[in-house]
Amino acid sequence: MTFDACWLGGQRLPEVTIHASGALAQTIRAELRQTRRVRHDVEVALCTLGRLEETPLAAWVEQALPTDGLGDEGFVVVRRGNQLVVAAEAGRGLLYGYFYLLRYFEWMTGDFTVVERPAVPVRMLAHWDNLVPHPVMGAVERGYSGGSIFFRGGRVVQDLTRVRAYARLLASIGINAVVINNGNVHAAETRLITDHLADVSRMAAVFREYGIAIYLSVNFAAPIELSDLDTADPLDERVARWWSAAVGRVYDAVPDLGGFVVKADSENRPGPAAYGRHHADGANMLARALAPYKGTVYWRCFVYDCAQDWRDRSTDRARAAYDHFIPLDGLFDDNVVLQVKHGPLDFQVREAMSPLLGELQETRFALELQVTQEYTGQQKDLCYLGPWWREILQFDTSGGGGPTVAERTKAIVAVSNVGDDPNWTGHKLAQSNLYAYGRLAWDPAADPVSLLHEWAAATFAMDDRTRAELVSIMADSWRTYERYTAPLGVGFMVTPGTHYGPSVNGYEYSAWGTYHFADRNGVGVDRTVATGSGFTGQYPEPLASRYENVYSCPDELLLFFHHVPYDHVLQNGRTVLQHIYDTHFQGYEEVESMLTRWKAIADRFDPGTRDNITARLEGQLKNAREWRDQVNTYFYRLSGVPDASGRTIYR
Ligand code: GCW
Repeated sequence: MTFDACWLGGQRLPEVTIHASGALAQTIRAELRQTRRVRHDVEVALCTLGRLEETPLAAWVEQALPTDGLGDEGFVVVRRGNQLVVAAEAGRGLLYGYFYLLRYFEWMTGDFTVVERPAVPVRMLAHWDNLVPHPVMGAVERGYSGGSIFFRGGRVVQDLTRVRAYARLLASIGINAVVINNGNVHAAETRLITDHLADVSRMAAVFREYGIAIYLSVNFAAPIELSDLDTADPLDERVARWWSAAVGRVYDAVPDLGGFVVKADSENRPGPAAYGRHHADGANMLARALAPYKGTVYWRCFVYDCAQDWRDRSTDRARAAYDHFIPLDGLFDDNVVLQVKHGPLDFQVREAMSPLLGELQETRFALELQVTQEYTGQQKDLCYLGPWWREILQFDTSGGGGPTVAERTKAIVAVSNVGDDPNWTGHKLAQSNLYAYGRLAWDPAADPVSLLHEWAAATFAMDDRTRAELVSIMADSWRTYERYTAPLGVGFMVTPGTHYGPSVNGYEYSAWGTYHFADRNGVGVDRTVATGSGFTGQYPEPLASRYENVYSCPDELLLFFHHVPYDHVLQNGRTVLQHIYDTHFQGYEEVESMLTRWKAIADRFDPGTRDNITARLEGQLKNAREWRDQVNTYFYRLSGVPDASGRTIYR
């Protein structure tokens, strides 16, 4: 089995001594045995605080310790002269300190002190991997990088070498939790909590070596499917007892399981609604089964009517999560975490922020992002998502002076983009998204472009100018993708089912609640309180008014919140229609330039990397051309208004 080392290929360290014991210290020792050595006059020591006295910089480290402690995951790095000490309270902190050292050692000069602690306690990757490949969705739902690295032939893989390599990659960017199976839990996966426990336990052991807890997605109807009960009613004693027993067996196999993830009453998955119960009834029942083991339920808020009639203008999918969950705020047990997608629709290239992220007051919640590029080019197109996630994490939920999303959330979760392709992510450059996700979950204030530099330097052996050029090709690719696809936040002009490539009306008359309402006069979804679905009213002031008013609504979200005429003038001074034309021409030209610039440096990379990236960028150019022309032609035909600059729009 050969696979890419990603960003852990070329690092070197000097000799390191370790003053620590325990399982994770063993992992670090094993790591060190494999790390290439460099001769250096710096003496490096890793230690837990209890053994600080064994290192030369004990006093300096003591001084640097934050008054509220380092926590399990924090660490301190101090260098004075030719002594360098990494110190942590616990094994996990030491492991992260070790990877920090590995990442930055080359750049560590002079005396310095650094204290690092993660912004949120749970930083998770969710795998939509199926134990048995699904007839439509395949081995990995929305996976664009081959099969599952976890499952093959209906079982957990025998050889866990690659899983170990994955755990190591994740630990190096601070990830501490992994959901191993798809939230759509079909028949085979329902049995992960019964028939496959020995295998799940083997897998958990590998992740444990790297400080990562695993979670399982479970089927809410499991009692019906796996026992002779004819109900999954959460208030039925027999159902609760069944779950308690099932959970007990799971924890016998995996004593440190993080808990369960549940997609209930969502996209045709079973849930408490069938019994007239609400989400808190369902979540709390599972939470009580997990509580004795300190397990947590991640209960997804991706709940909406997916059998909508497009004729029905009173239903607005964007409203759904808030309408379902805000009335239940305060009713959830302490070990329930509500998992909220960043946008009220579904991982679009641009959406408004989910109002739940600001408005849940009594319930712990997790922010959910998507690293797999379902709606952002499917790892065929280059789309570096760091800047988008950073915007989401830093979004001020109060509209001014209030806490950011990152400050309010208790966990950050993202759907993984990894599969069993030799390079893990299909598009070699999509590795940067995995990297940036982990680093931003640790430090939501990190600069996405610096992260790209960091990632590129660790991934490729190349000179500074080549790196700067590569980073510059990638840095704005999210906005480029936005420009050549669905305009101004309207979303969902994608090919139904696959979600790759344009189909302007593909979802216009569907049951999924995803419409743009373009006619000959205008386009966009009226979500105002005054004349539309009232969605803007789910935000607090001043956000509610900012979005409600067509003149203060940010341009990039205009069509998400408003239906406007084509000649409506944006804050940027252009009409909506001209903006659509301009951005689509511009987006295409940007991809052309990305390809040209890449070709000028491509020969400096190994042939595999060179060919992979060249082929993907060529495909992206075709895709961008299709998007440009279909979107421009569509709006030209409807409006009859030509491009002010006279560029080619096909009639
Ligand atoms: O974006 C949608 C995807 C589904 C996915 C769902 C979810 C796992 O198209 O494939 O199902 O989101 O988040 O549950």
